[in-house]
Amino acid sequence: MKPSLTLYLAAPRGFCAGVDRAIKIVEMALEKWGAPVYVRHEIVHNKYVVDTLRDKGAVFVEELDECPTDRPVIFSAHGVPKSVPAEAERREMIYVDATCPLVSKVHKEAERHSENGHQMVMIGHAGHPEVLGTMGQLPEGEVLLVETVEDVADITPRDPEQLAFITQTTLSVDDTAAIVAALQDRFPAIVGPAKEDICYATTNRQASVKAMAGQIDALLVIGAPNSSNSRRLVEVGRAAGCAYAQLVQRADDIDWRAIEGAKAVGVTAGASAPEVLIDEVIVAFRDRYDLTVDQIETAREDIEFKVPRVLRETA
Ligand code: 2E6
Ligand code: F3S
Repeated sequence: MKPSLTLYLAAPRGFCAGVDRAIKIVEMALEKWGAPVYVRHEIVHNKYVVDTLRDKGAVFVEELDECPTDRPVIFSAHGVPKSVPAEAERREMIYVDATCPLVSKVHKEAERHSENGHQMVMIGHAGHPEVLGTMGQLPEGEVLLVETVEDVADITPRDPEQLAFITQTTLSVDDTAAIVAALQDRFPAIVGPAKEDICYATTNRQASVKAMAGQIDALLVIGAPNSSNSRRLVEVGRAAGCAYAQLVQRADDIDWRAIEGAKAVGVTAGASAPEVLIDEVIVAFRDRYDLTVDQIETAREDIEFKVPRVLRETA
């Protein structure tokens, strides 16, 4: 006899509108121009998605100089520094920008503040492609990066009266609130968005993890190790009281011994994880348990982003 277990699926989970659009852009570019189409950086941080697109003819590279000039190139959903499209233009390449519109919005905010004479503080994770892209909207030295509350004490702005802040879109809502409070405390004149620039998908996925945390013995987050929003879901789960919260790329990664004895397990997925991987996890649980599947829904999402016109025209 199999032990009984309830699997609680978080909703919303998985693909957001920006990821959906970015993947469509690669697929439509392959239809329009044929293979190979080059993609600068993983289009979204998910191995399954990248492998599937590679099978269809996408070639993933890290830098533009790895692309030939006679093939189209797509910039990933995380955004690129201004120097990248500028270089593509200089090399007379065809390029399509798959930057999520909510990341582009932050790019514009940074430019607007800078035009108004404000030096920028960005809250985000050093080295993450979105952070490199957003900081790269302005000349070097114009954006000061803070990763933690402690970092706030260490920055030396040119003029504390002329400061503005922006954030990465995939941060922990609670950790970011504490950093914003520390910035406002040290620099009372700092200006910025009403709260932060964390996107709806990140916010909603964190809220659904918090809502299920009290009912589960363990949490599995389907997502990649380089996916910021997915990693934040693990942290949110732990902070909300889940003794065991683990990131898994797919069913094979599940450590079954670690969840032995659990009666209720929560499953969610980062914004770049496709639903097939969630289905795969459910099947793996069904193989081992007498399973009940339930959903904990805390929001509904109906946001869609249009693909760029150059691809809509062919479609
Ligand atoms: C672009 C911007 C934000 O690591 P991160 O969470 O940023 O990226 P992905 O690809 O895991 O998630 C989607 C995404 C794209 N989020
Ligand atoms: Fe965009 Fe947020 Fe998704 S910034 S790509 S909607 S995780």
